[in-house]
Amino acid sequence: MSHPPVHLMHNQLEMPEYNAQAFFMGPIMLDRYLDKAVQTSVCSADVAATIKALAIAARKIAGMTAQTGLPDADYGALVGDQNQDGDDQKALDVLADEAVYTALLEAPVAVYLSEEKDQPVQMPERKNTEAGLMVAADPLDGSSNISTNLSVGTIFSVLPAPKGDANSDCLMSGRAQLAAGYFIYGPQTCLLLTLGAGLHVFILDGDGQFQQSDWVPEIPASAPEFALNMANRRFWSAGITTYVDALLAGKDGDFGQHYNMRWCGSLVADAFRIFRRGGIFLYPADARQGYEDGRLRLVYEAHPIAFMVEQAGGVASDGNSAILDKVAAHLHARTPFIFGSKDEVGRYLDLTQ
Ligand code: FDP
Repeated sequence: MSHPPVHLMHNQLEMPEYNAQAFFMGPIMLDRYLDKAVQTSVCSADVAATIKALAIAARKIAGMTAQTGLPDADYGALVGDQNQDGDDQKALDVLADEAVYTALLEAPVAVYLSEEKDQPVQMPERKNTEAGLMVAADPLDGSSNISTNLSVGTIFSVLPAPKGDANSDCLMSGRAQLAAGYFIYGPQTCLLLTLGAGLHVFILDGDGQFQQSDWVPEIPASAPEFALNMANRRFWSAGITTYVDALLAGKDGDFGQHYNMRWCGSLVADAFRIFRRGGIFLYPADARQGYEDGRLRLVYEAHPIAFMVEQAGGVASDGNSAILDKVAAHLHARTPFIFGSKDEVGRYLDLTQ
């Protein structure tokens, strides 16, 4: 299957002066895209301001992941040696968390849920006296891949702020998301963003601007490619083994075609490929201790990616229910996560339910 290259719409130098009529005819920077989304009631001004703040954090994180030098054995864990106080410099994922938190101080966000923090973080009152929003984020997803120079990313959800106590009221259905997306730090730094009106892509250019790409992801209904950690086979249920055996059987199997396999082991990279050319991603539950609900976290990973997947025409399921219909039992709850092309996920459900 061939695809158009991901490229910027226009050179930034050719950008016309902003006016509402010309907005969708010229090259579109993220800020202007968001301003237009507010004008056309696609999202609120608060949601737009929050995504702009997240983009500031992402620029910093892109710089941190790119500029720290060649990896050594513990590069994924520590950056440099000790600081002047004798403390170890922090792991990149902690630095990424700090970058997100600092950026959100300037946004109308009351509560920050971070994969790096045990509890909800109540934002101090600054611009946030009337803050109506909550952000959930995995500041540096795929961080075990840093030392091998593979793509990592910042995944986020924008939600309404909890009405009462943040600790008890922060767990919401995935359908409550007002916006979701992720920044991926790879050969290109990109933002994949949904405001609930399709999925759109922005690429960080050399001037530090996120410019809209002319690629609008639409996941094809079927594509013969699967992403799964095959090393866990001996821990799967019989249904999952039957399904994977049917994939591996190729033309002779139930699905009558050869399937290719890809596994980056970095959710943002594997999801990017599915947005690009379809297929199916699976991280099911298995029999290992601690994997009874799979590996991926509902609030920080599955909810935002499921929102993006549905907006791109795909399906996201835990094997029984739509991911977006689920409410986490606790902040760091995990979920089996299966998503991608509609027909591929359908085949999985047919054989496992
Ligand atoms: P990581 O631990 O590197 O942060 O979020 C967890 C995650 O990566 C996903 O990005 C990735 O899909 C998954 O773990 C990989 O898990 P396995 O190592 O079990 O394959």
